[in-house]
Amino acid sequence: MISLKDKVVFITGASSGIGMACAEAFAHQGAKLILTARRQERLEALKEWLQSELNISSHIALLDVRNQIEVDTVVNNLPDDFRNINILINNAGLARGWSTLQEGSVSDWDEMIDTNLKGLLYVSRAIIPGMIERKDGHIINIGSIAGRQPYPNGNVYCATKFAVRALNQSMLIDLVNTPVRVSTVDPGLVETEFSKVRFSGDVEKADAVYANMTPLVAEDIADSVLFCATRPKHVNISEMVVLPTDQASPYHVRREE
Ligand code: NDP
Ligand code: 8X3
Repeated sequence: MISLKDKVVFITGASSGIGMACAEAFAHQGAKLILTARRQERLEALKEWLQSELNISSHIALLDVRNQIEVDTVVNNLPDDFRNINILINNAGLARGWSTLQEGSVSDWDEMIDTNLKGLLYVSRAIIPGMIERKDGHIINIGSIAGRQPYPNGNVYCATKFAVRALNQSMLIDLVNTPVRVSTVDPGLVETEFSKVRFSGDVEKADAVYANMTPLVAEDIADSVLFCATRPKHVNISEMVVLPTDQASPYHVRREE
């Protein structure tokens, strides 16, 4: 197991769910965190908490990953002691809407493609060259089982996560002549704000996704990300699928009667 003490970890989507849980898990290992997302108050509260509870210093940056100029500006203006990024957690992402393709909303599609696919590309493009130069780095993408098997009404969200898996494989190939590692962690059902976002704040619909079963929690995925990051240098966990025990596939979920 390698130590994460003083490693610089850049997290997208650190204001909620899996990204926030990763921040906490990596902070417990002594990592230095760059926390990014669009919601400033959440990032500030997290930074304060990490400092007061764990004595961990972090840098926060407001970032909409859909904006390539903003991405480059954030990456190129990091404080000196956060400049050499060791680990990138490409986590920011969302599902928006629930309908067949023929009835889909083009603006929902754009939001998902711009965030989950183009955003991940912009951030990776900005950070990977420095990792290659320093001969050290690890990119951990948060994919999904939706990127392995499409499900009804998931069309474009699933397509973006299929794309994340394709990019994970491409990054592996493109970086094989470097020491930079590439992993994807692909969760099944995790109870976060994900479904509230998907159903635009409809709590009843969101709660129904996790009804009468035990979903994963964000900390379970943070634990898996941490596992990938702490393997010895010659070991790369290229893909990890993490499901609740109550789930076998997007179609098979055990629910209590
Ligand atoms: P949450 O909704 O709880 O968190 C999503 C995070 O992404 C938030 O911090 C949000 O921050 C950030 N985000 C969204 N859009 C943008 C943007 N344009 N720019 C920057 N940050 C953005 O959901 P999860 O924690 O569950 O989701 C995290 C990842 O996990 C996503 O990629 C999702 O697809 C994936 N996933 C989730 C599963 C689940 O069941 N929950 C299962 C499989 C994968 P803010 O709004 O402040 O910008
Ligand atoms: C999120 C998991 O099954 O709701 O990617 O699509 S699922």
